[in-house]
Amino acid sequence: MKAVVLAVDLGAESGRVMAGEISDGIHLVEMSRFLNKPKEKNGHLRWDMESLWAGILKGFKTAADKYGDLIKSISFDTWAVDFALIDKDGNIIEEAVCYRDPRTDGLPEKIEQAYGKDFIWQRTGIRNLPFNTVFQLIALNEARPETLKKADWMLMIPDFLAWKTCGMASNEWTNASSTGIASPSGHGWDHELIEKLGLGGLSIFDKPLTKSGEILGNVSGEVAKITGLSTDVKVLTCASHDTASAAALTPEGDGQVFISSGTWSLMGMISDGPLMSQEAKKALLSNELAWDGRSRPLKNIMGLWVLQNCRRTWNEEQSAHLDYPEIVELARSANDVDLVLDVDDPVFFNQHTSEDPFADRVVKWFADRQVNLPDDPGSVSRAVMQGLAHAYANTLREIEKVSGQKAQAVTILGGGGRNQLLVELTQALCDCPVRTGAFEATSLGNAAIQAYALDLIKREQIASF
Ligand code: LFR
Repeated sequence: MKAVVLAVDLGAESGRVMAGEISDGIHLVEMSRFLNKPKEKNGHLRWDMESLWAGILKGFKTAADKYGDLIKSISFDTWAVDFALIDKDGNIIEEAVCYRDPRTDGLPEKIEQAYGKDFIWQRTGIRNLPFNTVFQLIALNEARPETLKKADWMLMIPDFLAWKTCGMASNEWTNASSTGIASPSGHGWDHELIEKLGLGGLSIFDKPLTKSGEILGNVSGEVAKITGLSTDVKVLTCASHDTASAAALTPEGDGQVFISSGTWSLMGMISDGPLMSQEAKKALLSNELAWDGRSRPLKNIMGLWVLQNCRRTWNEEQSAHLDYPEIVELARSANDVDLVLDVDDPVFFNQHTSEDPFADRVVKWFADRQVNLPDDPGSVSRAVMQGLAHAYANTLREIEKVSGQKAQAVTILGGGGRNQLLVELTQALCDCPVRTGAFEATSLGNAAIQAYALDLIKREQIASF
């Protein structure tokens, strides 16, 4: 083993610290894994940063005990769009609100009415999803403009965690590209757009963007003292948007389509430039940035979120103890269920609650269409997985049309690849090979970009893991 890099990788359901042991390749070893559960705080659903930070520190400590001076660097990747605000003196003046908080409800429609339907898309190449940073900022500006005026930095979650670890604030470019206020080329914030939206003059947009694979600083004395890590350990940017870290592993070449499959399913490709045609807009693509500055046009598909929340219904409301492999097996047995859920229907966006159980929503969705779906876990999961497979196949056809490239292969990156039934259902609907890539793709992409930045692996290796 030549060295170790630590990949901190947070998803909407759980977070982990993974040690990437670098030799000829990268071998990931789990240092800590912890739940991620947002909580109501100060009037909003917010990420529980204290508990996430505790899980991260635990992972650092385990790593320091196991690897000592072999550890060279740390980097952070998480979901996109959410942010915390800090002032000039380094005080946290706004804790991150979860993108499933309803504060932006109705805002995209309001902005589209005021400025035209394509206004944000034309400048940023980003589809108007209600939770995008731009709408969160508009909501905050309407509710508490003084907080935004006081802010010096808007730190996306990975930027925030890097700042907590090394004291250096930055805005990493793949995550900035998800906000709906940055240019699709990676050149920075779109000041004209920002002005027009009434967000002009804020210090948070004075800052340049930082590329993936840059050194921000060293582990602070305080973090070193708590964890036993050396202050020689560097804090780097990776592709801090988790989807971009996963997508870095997409095989090179024309027609290579990825699905980054976790809570969300993000389906897209890496292309030299953004896809900005009307057709791309109609296909609901968002042109985010790839780690190396190329484009990452993709579509947000609701993803395993639907299954995760159905599982909560069964386990929390009906006292079942179903794990994912069991759910997949039940769905496999329910092969007489020939129904296809529209997983992207907005009724499935909000999380499960005991007042509005998620699995019941699925059954009701069919009942509203005069179709009977039995409410057992196998039947419900089958309809959800068929819905996902159809969403993938339809999106594949749209991506082929918009990009003008025939798909050569679809690579499912991330935990969704473990769901063999979903892979088979998808394969049955796609006329190119569907294969699975790394199950821990977001962590692996994070570690690979660090290893490349430190000259420990070759660039071409990244897309071949
Ligand atoms: C996946 C992801 C998606 C983004 C969504 C919200 O984890 O990062 O790419 O659209 O979460 O941030």
